[in-house]
Amino acid sequence: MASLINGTAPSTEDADGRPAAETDVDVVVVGAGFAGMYLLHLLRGHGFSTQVLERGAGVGGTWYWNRYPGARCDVRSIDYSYSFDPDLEQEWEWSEKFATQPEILRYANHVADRFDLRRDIRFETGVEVAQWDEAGRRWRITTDDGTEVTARFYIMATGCLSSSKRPEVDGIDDFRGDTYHTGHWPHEGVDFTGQRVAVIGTGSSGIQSIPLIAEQAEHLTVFQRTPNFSLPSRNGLPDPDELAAIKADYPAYRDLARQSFGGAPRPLPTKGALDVGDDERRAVYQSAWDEGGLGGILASFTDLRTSQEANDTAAEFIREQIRSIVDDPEVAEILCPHDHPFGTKRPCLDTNYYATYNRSNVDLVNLRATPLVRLTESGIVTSERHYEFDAIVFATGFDAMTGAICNVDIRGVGGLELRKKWEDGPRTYLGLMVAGFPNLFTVTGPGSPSVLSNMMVSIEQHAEWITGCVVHLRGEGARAIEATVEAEDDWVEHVREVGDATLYPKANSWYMGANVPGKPRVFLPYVGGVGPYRRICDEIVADGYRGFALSH
Ligand code: N01
Repeated sequence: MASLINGTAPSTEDADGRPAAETDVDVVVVGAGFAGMYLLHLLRGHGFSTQVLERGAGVGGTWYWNRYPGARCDVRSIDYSYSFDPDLEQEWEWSEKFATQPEILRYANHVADRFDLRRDIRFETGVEVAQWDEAGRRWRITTDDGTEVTARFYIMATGCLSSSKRPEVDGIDDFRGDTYHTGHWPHEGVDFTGQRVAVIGTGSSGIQSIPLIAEQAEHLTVFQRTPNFSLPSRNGLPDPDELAAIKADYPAYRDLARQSFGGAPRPLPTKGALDVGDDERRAVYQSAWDEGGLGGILASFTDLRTSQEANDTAAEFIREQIRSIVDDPEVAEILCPHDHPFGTKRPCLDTNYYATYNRSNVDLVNLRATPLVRLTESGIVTSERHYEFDAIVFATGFDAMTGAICNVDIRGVGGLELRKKWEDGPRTYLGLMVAGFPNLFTVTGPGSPSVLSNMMVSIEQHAEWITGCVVHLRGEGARAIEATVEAEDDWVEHVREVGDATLYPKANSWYMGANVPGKPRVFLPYVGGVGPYRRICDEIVADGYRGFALSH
């Protein structure tokens, strides 16, 4: 792709058939997940020479890495799919309501083929340093193979949950059996047949994998620190009539998603949980539980995110379901969450999770009562006893939202380190740009709806906004854009204020950075809603990129 900014040469291949490293391009994008892929497609379409740097050997981002048993999307596939190409959305058929990781990865590869993306992606290439060159008004990006690429624009499309973390526990490397992290699952799969297996962690990854590991392993022991609310997916075949109706007018359906609160079309509730009688409230929860899916209960009343008393009614309804599914009342009680309001930690979506504890080959260890002490050569020690295992699965999550960005040593104007700037919590304007870091964009960054939304909708919105921005700069003959400190301060305050009006800050969640020791306690995403956020972004553009400074 010849650059319309620099006049660089078209991309070519090296001796191994990999794209040869262009050393100077208009745009470097880090990450070939759904965000990086769409950005590449858009930017190339506008004539920008673009190079995507991807540490994996293939496209797909989170769906490339998270291959644990049971991994599947907790947003319906009809919603969790690209909307930018009418032919693509018509031709692709999802085989289940909630697609599995292999199917979503097939979709990512299909998109890469269909739009010929791979020729501008350098796989197995990590980024270590990115430094703003003030004189040249360009980013200098150093990769882990020692090459340097320069680019006018630098986009971190590194995902919100891509920097995995192991548990902080003594002796973690002492264990002689096999260890796995759900976020880095072996590509060839794992056969647990005949093994004694431990799973540490009961977030979404643990809750999806536990039922399948239990079916295969000789014995499974689950180590739970904090119980989570999990809702049944009621997965199955997509409803053909519904699918046909959506496909008959996909643009209208997509538009509803873009204007919605969470990025999927769903009617907004009109009543508070405390405004209705017990019977009506219960019927609403029961119907959402029976229907399955994540959005139902949380979106059933207006006040579940803001009123503890209202939230308690939903939380108690779910605890009742857990008690009715799990045969052993003591085990059921350990599985009942009491320490955070429903929805303030990301609820999980499962198939047979709670029923798995009725199996004779599954045990649950309550780490609140008997804390983890250390790993040994042969197993795990809690304050109560030593457990022996053949394999241990860490389902212990991620350094969310800021981890992957801060893994790169990013330095802006005057050598300002992003890690230092974000020491007390991330500061962004719209979750898109950072004052002091011209021409650096973050996709679904902290301060945007991102993880509180259907990521596909938020990714497309950010990719389109960023592309629109660089097209605008080219039209203006501007070489750089930067968020002003004032606009950033106001946005950070707005994000905090909106977050504080909800129950979210009450939970020790990864939304709050609470799962990473030493991470500042800040509510990371923007809870104002996908539709309202999009309108704010659009108004800022219409107002001449209000809050941004352009320079020539
Ligand atoms: O990670 P998590 P995850 N000792 O952080 C426990 C998305 N996702 O990978 O709560 C003992 O939620 C920790 O305990 P606690 C989704 O957005 C989506 O499961 O900190 N336990 C917790 O139980 C999700 O929210 C899908 O007390 C320790 C667990 O490990 C996000 O990714 C599927 C520990 C970590 O849970 C992250 O989910 C999968 C320790 N030292 C994931 N450290 C979809 O369906 C941690 N834990 C799309």
